[in-house]
Amino acid sequence: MDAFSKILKERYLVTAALPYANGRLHVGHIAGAYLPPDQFVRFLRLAGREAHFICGSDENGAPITFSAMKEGVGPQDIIDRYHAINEKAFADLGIAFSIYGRTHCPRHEEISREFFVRLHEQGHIQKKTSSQVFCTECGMFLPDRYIEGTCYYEDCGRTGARGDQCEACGRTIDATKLIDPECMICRMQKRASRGHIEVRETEHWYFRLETFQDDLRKFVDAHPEWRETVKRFSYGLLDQGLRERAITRDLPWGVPVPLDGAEGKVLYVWFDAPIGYITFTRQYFESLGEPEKWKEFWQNSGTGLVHFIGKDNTVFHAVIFPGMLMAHGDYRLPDAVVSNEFLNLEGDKISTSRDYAVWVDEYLKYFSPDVLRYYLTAIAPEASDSDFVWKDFQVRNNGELADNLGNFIQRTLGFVAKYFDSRVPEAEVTTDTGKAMLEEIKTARREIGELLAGCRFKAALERLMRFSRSGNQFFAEETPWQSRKTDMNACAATLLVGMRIVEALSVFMYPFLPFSAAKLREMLNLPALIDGDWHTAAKLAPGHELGKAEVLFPKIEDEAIAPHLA
Ligand code: B3M
Ligand code: ZN
Repeated sequence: MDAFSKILKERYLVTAALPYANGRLHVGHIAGAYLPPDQFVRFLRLAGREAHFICGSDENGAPITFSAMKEGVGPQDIIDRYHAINEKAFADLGIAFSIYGRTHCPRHEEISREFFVRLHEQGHIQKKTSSQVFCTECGMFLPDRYIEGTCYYEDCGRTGARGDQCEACGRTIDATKLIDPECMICRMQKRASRGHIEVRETEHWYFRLETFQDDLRKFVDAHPEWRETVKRFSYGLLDQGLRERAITRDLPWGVPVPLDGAEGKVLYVWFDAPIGYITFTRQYFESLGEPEKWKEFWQNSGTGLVHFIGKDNTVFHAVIFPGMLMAHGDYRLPDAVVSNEFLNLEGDKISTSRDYAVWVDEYLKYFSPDVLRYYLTAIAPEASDSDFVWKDFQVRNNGELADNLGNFIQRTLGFVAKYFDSRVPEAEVTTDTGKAMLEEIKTARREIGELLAGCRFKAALERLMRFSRSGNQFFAEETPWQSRKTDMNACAATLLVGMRIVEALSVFMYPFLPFSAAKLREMLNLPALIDGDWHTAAKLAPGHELGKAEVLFPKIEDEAIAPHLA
């Protein structure tokens, strides 16, 4: 048992939303759904928990086929390219998944079809004929996002409404009622894009989500600790009254529907994608030679199951997927759905289509991963949207990472190298200030840990930086450069406390700044961190020889960010 046992279980499966493999990752993705779970998993392991981190490419569905048509290539080319690009971008940022899988694979098809068949056998899926929009030029039914027209609501009437929603008035749209509808594929392929739209009958299969209305409300009610946005979006859908949801599509790409008479139909991507978490978990444990271990996380609620997402995926993770799991019957429900708000860029919405973003692969050509990890946590959109501002990025790196954290580490190691022959000083800490700092290490360990255990990453980082500032203050007030000349014992005691703080920082900064933490461990000539090290008392014994010190956080000069300023 430890200080976090009230908040944490002993074993976890943590998932991050599966990015569509049809485009590169930008800082909004990282801040939203990928950096937080990486910090959580790193902390869980340091706190001695077993933690597995599951993610992978979402490779089916309309977005993939749309990108393929736009580029005039096949869907397989698109997913092969972006799966590789994204997998590398995550690794380069230190976002260390246990597995980064792919949903367009036979294993996922098999598991998704089994899931669908079970729901069908249990009577949770019914077939219905419905009217859908068909483009005679493309010769296919159009998914909602591929249709654009004029909104038919009296008080709106704006153009640019899509087949599922009108961005202008925010209402849900029935594609078949759009005024003057246009096929987006024809437009993209520069074909005459009007006059080829018809409304035709087609058969689809619907998941009767409404069956689980009461149980799903009870499920959300049981989690008052969830973030406000997650609760708001979940109750928003529940209060409307759950309705059946189409879970098949007329598309040439995806998991074929495993029923007779369903030729040409595939599972709706949002039906198979969340099942991807289960597929990847099974593949991961099979690769470890423990093919049954996945059940300990998906069929046993004694372990922790936490989904990390961006807010636009909330209802799928907090209501619809849990409804699917209830319907199937063999699965447990998640403990938490942790959703971030959106990150903007220089006051404007990040936009993939307008190429208005800080792309991860671009960023990494100029700056270090840890500085981005730091900045995205310091401005994390945990409770409200936030804004990536290049000048702020520079100021925080220089004023916080370099002048606070880096400065304390450098001055302490530099002083020990110069006046104590690079060895941890031998001394007894007798002053009140020295003892108070040793207490502050314990307090910071507990408070940063509790914040991380509660997924409050931004507050945890702020507490870490406050701890580092108190180290700088201690160093300045103890004036070791003077006591060196007058009272070597006092000087040695000051630097012993300083070294204890530096060692503690090498542990506390690891979830946020893994690359710098590893480098600092080398500078301290200490072994790399291992599971459980959050609680490990100081390893630096007096006389311990330090490694070679280097600058952990160089300043970012104006000319380095000039090209990025608007
Ligand atoms: N790919 C949507 C998105 O990328 C979808 C997430 C699936 S998580 C199961 O925002
Ligand atoms: Zn409208």
